[in-house]
Amino acid sequence: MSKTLTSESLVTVLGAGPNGGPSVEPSLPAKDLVKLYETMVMVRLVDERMLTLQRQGRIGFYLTATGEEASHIGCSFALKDSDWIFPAYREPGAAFLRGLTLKDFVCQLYGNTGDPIKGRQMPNHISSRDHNYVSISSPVGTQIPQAVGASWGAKIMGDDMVSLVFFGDGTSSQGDFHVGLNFAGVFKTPTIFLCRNNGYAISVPLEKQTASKTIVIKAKAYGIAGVRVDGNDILAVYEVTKQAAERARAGEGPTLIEAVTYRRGAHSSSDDPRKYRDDDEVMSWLERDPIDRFGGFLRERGIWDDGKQAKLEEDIKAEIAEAIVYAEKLGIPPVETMFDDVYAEIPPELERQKQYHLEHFSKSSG
Ligand SMILES: Cc1ncc(C[n+]2csc(CCOP(=O)(O)OP(=O)(O)O)c2C)c(N)n1
Repeated sequence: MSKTLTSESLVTVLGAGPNGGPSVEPSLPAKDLVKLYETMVMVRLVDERMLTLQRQGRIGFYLTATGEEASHIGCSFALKDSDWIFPAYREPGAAFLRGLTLKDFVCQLYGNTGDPIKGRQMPNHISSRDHNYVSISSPVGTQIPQAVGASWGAKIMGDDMVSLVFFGDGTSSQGDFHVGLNFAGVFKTPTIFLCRNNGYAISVPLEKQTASKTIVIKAKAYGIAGVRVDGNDILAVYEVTKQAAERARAGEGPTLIEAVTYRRGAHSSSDDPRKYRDDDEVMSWLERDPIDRFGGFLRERGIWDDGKQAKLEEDIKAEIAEAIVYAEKLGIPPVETMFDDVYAEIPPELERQKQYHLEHFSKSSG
């Protein structure tokens, strides 16, 4: 793609975006296109199954990425594995792309002994040091200055690292968003800010969140590049992020990407969106489903067909079932493990607390 994509108009490749926009040819080979598609389908099927598990009372909480698969998978694919990702909580595909296993993902939802983060976080808040997928913190927006700081550090040290930080439209109302963008602009940090504009922050619609016409317009105020992209068009998201990463590595500083998409499901398993939005609105976004659009494109190009689709779904469902069986056999981490990983050598006071807990728990369980 030759054209430099930094604009407030909506960038789209697959062409069926709500507001139209420039059409660009994807620069990826067929095997990569298939990998992107398979990851999108995996996220969709994982979400469906995990939400059912929550409804069955087998896990406590779940957040889906349904309808937003393109916006997070497309941009993650444009980075190197050595780049750091600072996720919000709706981007599991970014971790799967980097090789996070379904078993690790499911064990984290159960908070069991197989959980890579030892049951210390809410479900859906997985992190993985091996995959440069940084800890998710529940207070929204904290990840933004962290991503800026990490990429600033990398720049000072002459490291080639770019950081990609995800957040929703509601999070653009947090002070952390403004602090992060301002700092990144001043110090020209290699940071990509990826706002998944999915229309809602729990029950609050975008128009009650900001008086600006768009999110991307805020990039202007901070003197950084901004691109508004059709977030349900995975190839468009990939292309704009690739260009943002190239700019960042060339020392040209940060980019704010507004990926326009829609949160098809509830905010979380604790929310009922029928209380604050119409079914008609949800239905209108079904036509723009990112998986159907990309699948249609692959079929048109002769890269995908019904047989491949059936096999893919069968394989993913089997892998999910296996991960659940594995996770449900494991127990919760022993209480004393909460004292691990804090100090190289446990200080006397903490040791005393550990012994107290051990005594208390063995008494209450006996
Ligand atoms: C600082 C802070 N305030 C409020 C909350 C409660 N909360 C959790 S998610 C959320 C909505 C965030 O919306 P958005 O940034 O648009 O992301 P989305 O959930 O749509 O992906 C809110 C208000 C929180 N976690 N942290």
